[in-house]
Amino acid sequence: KSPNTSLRTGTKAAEIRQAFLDHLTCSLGRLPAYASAHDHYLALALTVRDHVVHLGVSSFGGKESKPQRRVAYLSAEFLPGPHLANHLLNLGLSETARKALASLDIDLDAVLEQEEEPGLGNGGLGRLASCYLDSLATVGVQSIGYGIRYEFGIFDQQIRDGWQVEITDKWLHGGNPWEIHRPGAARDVGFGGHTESWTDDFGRHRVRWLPAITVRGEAYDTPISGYNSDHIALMRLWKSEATESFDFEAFNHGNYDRAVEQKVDSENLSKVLYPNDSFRHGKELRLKQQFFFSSCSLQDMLRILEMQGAGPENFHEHWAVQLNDTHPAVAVAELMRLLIDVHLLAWDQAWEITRATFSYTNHTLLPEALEKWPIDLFGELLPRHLEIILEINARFLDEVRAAFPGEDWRIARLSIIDENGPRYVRMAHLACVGSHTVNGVAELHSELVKQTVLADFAEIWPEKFTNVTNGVTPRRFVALANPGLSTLLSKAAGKTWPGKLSKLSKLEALADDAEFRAKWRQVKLANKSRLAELITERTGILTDPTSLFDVQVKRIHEYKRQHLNLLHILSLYLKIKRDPTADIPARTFIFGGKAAPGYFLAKQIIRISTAAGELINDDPDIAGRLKVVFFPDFNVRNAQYVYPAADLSEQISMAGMEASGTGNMKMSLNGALTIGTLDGANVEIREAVGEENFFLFGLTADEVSEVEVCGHHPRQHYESDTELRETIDFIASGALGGGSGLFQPLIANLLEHDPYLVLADFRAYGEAQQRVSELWTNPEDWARASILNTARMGKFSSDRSIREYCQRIWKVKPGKPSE
Ligand code: 26Q
Repeated sequence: KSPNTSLRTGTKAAEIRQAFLDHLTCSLGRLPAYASAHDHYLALALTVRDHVVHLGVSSFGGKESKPQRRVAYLSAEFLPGPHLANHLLNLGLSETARKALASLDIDLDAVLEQEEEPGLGNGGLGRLASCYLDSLATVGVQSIGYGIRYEFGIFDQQIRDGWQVEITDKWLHGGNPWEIHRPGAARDVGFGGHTESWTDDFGRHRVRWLPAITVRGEAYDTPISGYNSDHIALMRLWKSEATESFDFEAFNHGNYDRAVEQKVDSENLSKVLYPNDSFRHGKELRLKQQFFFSSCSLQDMLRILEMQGAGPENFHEHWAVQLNDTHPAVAVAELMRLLIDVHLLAWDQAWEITRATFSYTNHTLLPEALEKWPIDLFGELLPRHLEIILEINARFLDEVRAAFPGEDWRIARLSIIDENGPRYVRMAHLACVGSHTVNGVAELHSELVKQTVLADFAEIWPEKFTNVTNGVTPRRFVALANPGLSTLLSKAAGKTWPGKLSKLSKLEALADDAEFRAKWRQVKLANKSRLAELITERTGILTDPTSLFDVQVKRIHEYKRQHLNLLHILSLYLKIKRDPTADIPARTFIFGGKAAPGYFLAKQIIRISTAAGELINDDPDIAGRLKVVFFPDFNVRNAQYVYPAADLSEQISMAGMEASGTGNMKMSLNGALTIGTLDGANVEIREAVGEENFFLFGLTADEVSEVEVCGHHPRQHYESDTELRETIDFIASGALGGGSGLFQPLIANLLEHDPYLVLADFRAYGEAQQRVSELWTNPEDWARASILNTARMGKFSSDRSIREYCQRIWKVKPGKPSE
């Protein structure tokens, strides 16, 4: 029976009010009269935390007769966004809390503003992990998301003189009311040293690892609530610390520097998130981070197993472990080591357990993002793991030789070790060999995984490969972000849509209802006005909420082709300059996203978008018909303002490059129409919403590969397309300010290499944009298409994705039956 905590978990406004005041005085030591807005936030957070933690002890505490298989989602990144408003929504307490605070003359929205979001990820992959924890809690699966408690997450972005400037993210400075430190769960992790053989009592050959250094992982738990659910998921993040014995000897001998150095080194492990998506730097600290959190997490699972009275031979029955990309792939070798060296299981049994435990999600085909580690670096840091990997590899390749005699070419291609030149450990190969299932994140992507990076594996193990198309949580990205739309949706489709998103199909009939369309447009306009105010506050730029809001928000990367968008904008600008009567409906182009600090061309792309704004926004000839905004510091909180205000969603990556995309889903769900290529989940979104409600353009993935094989000549497009040539010449002329040399590197890149076929797709993109403008001039038709987008997006709830993982990959049964 759960403890009686009604004093802390009452759900009436008066009870919330009392709990809030108690926390203010007893937990924070503040008299209400002297409390700051931040104190109010902490007190409300602690009040809500009590409710969530109470659910947590009830859902994890029970000693069931047969424990359910649990899911461990191993991810180097999580991007949960602000917690407080989300918990209130999930618990059904938003309005009660608003009332309770109002009775104390406190405004809930001002309190919510105080929260710092944990930016413990780069973008799509980290946000997906958080959507999945939300859905795991919602559908009722016992689960833990394991990761790293970075002290500094992704940098905050400022724009100064049009350039990105990175500011350290100090998310922990105001204190973090959501986490619970669990000293009892701390685990030690070794690095370096050597291995030695020994013989056990039965005369069997054994190996043990004697690390040179030991680091302690301290566990910090953050509860993740589910929508209308009595389950919570746990996000358990590891912080590295020095072990207390960190070099006492040096200390005692007066060698303080050395003693302190080790402490600093240990703490550095979880100090900072690598701000790089889609690019691997073979940095040793990164591998240390990966092993650190993988090892702590597996040791934690073994500890829990033991508490349940089960042994290591039952590991796979108790745990399904998902590898979120290859970042935790070293866990395959670590589980083997724990089973054979520490728990003394035989190799074959350990290998069966390991393969029955892991499954692996691939998120990228970009060659420069595929993780591989120089074998020497790997062996110095993890000597035992290298031995184990070489043994896994030798046994695997023997099987391949037996099955395909005389086909030696297979061996080199399948090997976990890349031996073409300096030797590397290929982490995707390790993850694939060590898992029972491998999945991509959208149908097209999963096909490409089988045809490209893992083609040789798909040939020998076709049944290992599957697809689970990504999804997003409709709670945060519709219910919270878009309250106006939510009210409409509840009236039109019933109140259950946030937990049963396919109910949105009930909207279809209303697309033809003029009165409903008018309400729909009113909601969108209000969202755009709210964003317009925010834009003015943050950038000083004035925008017109009645103009078409054309939005491209995502990490800045050449493959995502923000510069294709910019070329189109500048071509429109030149058109109006040439012919002021040109028929071009008013548009506001909104960009947002961070560039990796060392990615020069991405930073140039940001600069060119701010330069375009400087040129266009106040030009009297343009007279406000075009505006260009770079919205600084795109993060989860800001995203919640941007998505609901989008009329047009830009999903214009070169086909075959964007594994899935998830912003595409968030915007379409909020009623934006998409202009996009046949890439990632765009393909499925277009199928779902109907091709007449989607602006398709550009080369297909097959056409792209053909161009890549046959070679291409970007200059030919430049020479044959007058509009394109004039636009590029205009940029090269220095008309955007900063002298004619400023954007030379970007221009030269496009004309000489154009690796992502921007110039090849320029014309088709312009024509698709022309179709956008035409539909926009008919607001009723636009509104109809917008409603149909939302109505038909039910498939893209992360609840659906999670149910697929449960059924097809993890073999666990959700507590809540499906819709
Ligand atoms: C690797 C090595 C060293 C340092 C950093 C990294 C690293 C870090 C993050 C590599 C990649 C990432 C992130 C990748 C990512 O976000 N991929 C996106 O995943 C989304 C969820 O599946 C997809 O929707 C996007 O299409 C995909 O780009």
